Amino acid sequence: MNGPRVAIVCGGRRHTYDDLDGSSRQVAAALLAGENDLREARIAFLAPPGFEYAAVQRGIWRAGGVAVPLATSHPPPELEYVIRDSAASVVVADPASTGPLAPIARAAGVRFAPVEGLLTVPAAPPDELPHLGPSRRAMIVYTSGTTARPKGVVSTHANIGAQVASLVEIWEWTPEDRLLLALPLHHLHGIINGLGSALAVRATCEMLPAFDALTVWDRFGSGEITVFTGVPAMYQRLIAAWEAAPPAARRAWSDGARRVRLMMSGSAALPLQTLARWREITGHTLLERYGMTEMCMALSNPLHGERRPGFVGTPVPGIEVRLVDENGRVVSDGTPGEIEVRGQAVFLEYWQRPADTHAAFRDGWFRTGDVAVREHGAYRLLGRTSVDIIKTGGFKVSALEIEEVVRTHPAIAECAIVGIADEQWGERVAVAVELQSAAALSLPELQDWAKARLAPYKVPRALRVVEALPRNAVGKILKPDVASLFGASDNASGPERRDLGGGKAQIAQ
Ligand code: MCA
Ligand code: AMP
Repeated sequence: MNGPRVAIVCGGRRHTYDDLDGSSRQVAAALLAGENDLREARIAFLAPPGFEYAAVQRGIWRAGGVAVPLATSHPPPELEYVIRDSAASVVVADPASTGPLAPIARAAGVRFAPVEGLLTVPAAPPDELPHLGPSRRAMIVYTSGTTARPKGVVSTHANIGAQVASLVEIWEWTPEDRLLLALPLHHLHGIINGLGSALAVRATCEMLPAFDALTVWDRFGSGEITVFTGVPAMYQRLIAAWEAAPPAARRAWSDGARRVRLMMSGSAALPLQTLARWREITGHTLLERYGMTEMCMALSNPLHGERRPGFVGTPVPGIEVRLVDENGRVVSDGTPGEIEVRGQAVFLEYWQRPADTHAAFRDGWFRTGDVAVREHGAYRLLGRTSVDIIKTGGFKVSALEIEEVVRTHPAIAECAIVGIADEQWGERVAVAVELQSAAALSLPELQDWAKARLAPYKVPRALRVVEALPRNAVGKILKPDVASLFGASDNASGPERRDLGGGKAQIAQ
């Protein structure tokens, strides 16, 4: 039975679970347009965090479609890539995104559907909404990796159900919870750990259109929030805002924050300094956990009990975790190994990339590319097996993908992208370039050019122009040597950072 319980609060408006049910039915009817099942058609949609986002996501699922969330921060070429790669049959957009999206949809020959049309124009309700078997595809989230272009991670309804059920259990979500959600909604941290978990238990999800430290503090100060989850870069900004505030505000904010029952950090390594400072300010030892788009959460510190600084805890329910050496042999405690996972939460496939999907699994175990060690029963992350994956602001970006774009700059002959340790962002994207003869290039020039082509977090933040990139005897670019071109002025890493970036992590042979 749907009651008057509030599902979503956004922009000063409250939307009940009845509203969500009615609007998602309306969206489903409009998308179905007289058919009885979308049969896993991909529906790409772009809406800022808010009620419309949730209604469209649910409406797609109720109509039997596959939800493909687009990123509000992405420039047109990135949006177009996702729309084309997913072979979307409909592109849904909120009014603010119609400008960039309508021409892309037109050029790709895809139906364009403004959100307000889906929500308001009466559509004949289908006699019956389709039956959603658990093995049906539900969502494609694009993730950067060791391939040049982002891959679509396909999750089924069963995968999503298992992910949500596991988090509801370990973090003890209840209908009385009120989540403050300040994460983007094109990644699982926001989609599953945030929105999906809150809605699964009929709790209230308060959504901010974008992260803003003062607004978050103000909401903590209200004493109404019970759950918050963010990336380390957000906690760093919150700490900076608290330190800049007058004493009365600090007191009110800290008092409110103490009343939050659960505060979590993830998506990137939480620096020990940040953990300690946050504890001083709020009394909370942040609950750090480890996950990935391909399975959502895999490891978590406990809700009750000791949260060990620098550790990401133990496997979440429904996920098996093992550490293996380069030959796939399980390593013993204390020996670093690559994390492999299996379980119902693990994704189905990379969209239309059977070879990549095949390569990502070993005997049914998903190979994460992250390296960890198990000590006294808990896991500690050490780094990644690939130097070409960079984590910046909690976003995973591929050096290969950025190189492919940057290489098309008219002044650039060759380039190499690396991640350099950074106190604020975890890692920052840096580029070393060989220029075309007689060409010149400054960082601001490169950034202006790149912003039109790449998401803001992929735009290089440091530049070195070199005569020749460091290479080995067979001409391969040596990424560690490239990283060392960037000195202290580019690298703001403090001494206490848990540095998971930069070099390749070693695992047992
Ligand atoms: C933005 N800026 C940056 C970066 N991002 N500079 C360097 N590196 C970056 N990565 C610059 C902008 O260009 C701008 O500079 C200034 O910082 C402020 O930009 P703004 O857009 O305001 O930044 P922001 O939007 O406030 O971004 C900070 C953020 C964001 C809110 C912490 O990074 C964020 O939302 N991160 C969350 C990522 C996430 O959800 N990851 C989940 C994926 P200028 O003013 O000079 O232009 S991982 C996942 O889902 C798995 C399952 C998991 O484990 O969780
Ligand atoms: P994504 O593919 O965007 O979902 O990013 C997943 C990656 O984020 C993982 O493979 C890890 O490298 C990283 N990650 C997630 N949680 C943590 C954490 N608590 N500490 C360090 N890295 C993390």
